[in-house]
Amino acid sequence: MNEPTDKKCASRRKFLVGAAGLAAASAAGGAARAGNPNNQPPNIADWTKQLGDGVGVRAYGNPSKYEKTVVRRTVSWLTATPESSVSFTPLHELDGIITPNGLCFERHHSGIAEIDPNDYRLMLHGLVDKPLIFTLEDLKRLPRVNRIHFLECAANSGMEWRGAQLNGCQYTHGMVHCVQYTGVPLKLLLEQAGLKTNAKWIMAEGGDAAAMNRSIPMSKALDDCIVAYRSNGEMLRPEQGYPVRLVVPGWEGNVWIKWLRRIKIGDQPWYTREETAKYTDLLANGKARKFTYEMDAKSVITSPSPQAPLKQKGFTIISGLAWSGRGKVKRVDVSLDGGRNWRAARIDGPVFDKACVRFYSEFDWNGEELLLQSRAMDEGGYVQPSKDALRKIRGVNSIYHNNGIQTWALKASGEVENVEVG
Ligand SMILES: Nc1nc2c(c(=O)[nH]1)N[C@H]1C(S)=C(S)[C@@H](COP(=O)(O)O)O[C@H]1N2
Ligand SMILES: [Mo]
Repeated sequence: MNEPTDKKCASRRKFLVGAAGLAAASAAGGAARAGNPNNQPPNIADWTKQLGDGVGVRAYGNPSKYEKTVVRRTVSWLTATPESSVSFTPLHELDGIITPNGLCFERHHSGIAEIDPNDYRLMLHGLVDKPLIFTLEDLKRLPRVNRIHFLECAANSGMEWRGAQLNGCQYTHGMVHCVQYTGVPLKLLLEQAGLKTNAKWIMAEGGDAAAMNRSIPMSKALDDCIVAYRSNGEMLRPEQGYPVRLVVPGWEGNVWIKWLRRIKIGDQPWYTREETAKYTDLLANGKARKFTYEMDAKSVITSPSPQAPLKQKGFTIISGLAWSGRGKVKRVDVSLDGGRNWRAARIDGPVFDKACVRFYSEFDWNGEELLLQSRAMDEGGYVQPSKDALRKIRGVNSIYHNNGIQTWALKASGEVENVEVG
């Protein structure tokens, strides 16, 4: 993936000679990949000499064939079966804040349910005046909202609790995605059913083979939850819960029930498997934190990173993502020396509530070894902690809610490694 520096200099010299100084502005970019000179100025490229595919050949568009390495990836030893497993978002290949639908990480407990939208039903029952069943068409006839939110699995970075382990932000941080959802505010459906005075909790359940279910307090259900059917404009992908999933902004991914089949209203939590045996955080003293719904502020430098090494010295762009489950990201700092000195990064693009933000920090890299870090701050004043600070409070038993500061060691060769600093 990464070329040694001396080889690169040689090919750069060759390029400059070949191009005879014609393309000075693109010299740096061209140096890394010389390509085929026959397709480059002043020659006429192959693709200019013939007609391309006509319209309609690509009825549903795909990325360029040259981008085929930009894919979700799995870690084979992580889980026993592919049905109960996870694939990771290639964060190092993306920019901006929106995750393309086909690259959103997947976490299923019993595989992807393939639901026929004609048979889709959402059932609302329990402590309500009038139990209701909605078809997909019913939901689409109700007033809808569009909201951009991140979803992060509570187990994201979970393998890193005891030390640096996986070499790539795709694996250390790739259980996060951020898309625009379209759907009906859950509040509206609950109001239609009519809540009894003792209605304090809801239980959301999926129609997949896991029938995954979670308890959510009524205050959150009435606040900003969405019964969503679209992602980035198109209908949800099967992987993401087609045709309907629950969106629970800022809260751990596990409660965002996919293939949403029913919502039961009750007066207390259900203590389901996913909130007792799983998704509770075992502390050093043997006690467990429960209902740790909110995802604290977190960030990661996506480039440079182990899968996106630096190819040359000079002007260098650090790029990364930050998010907070407690509101808007207010600021992101970047360090080049393992957290001794910090500088404010530049946030570019929209900043939404409980959504990813994109940050950049530009500098001149002279080839020296660096320890790259980023830390997010949210509008509530919360500052992303170091991993050591987090371990002091929470121990190392849990795999959940690891939002500690990530360190990437940048080598003189441009390669990047996942490390920890004391
Ligand atoms: N019905 C159902 N909903 C589910 C799951 C599941 O296995 N079944 N997995 C949950 C978990 S643990 C996470 S992190 C998110 C992942 O959402 P994604 O696959 O869209 O990334 O969905 C949640 N909703
Ligand atoms: Mo999860």
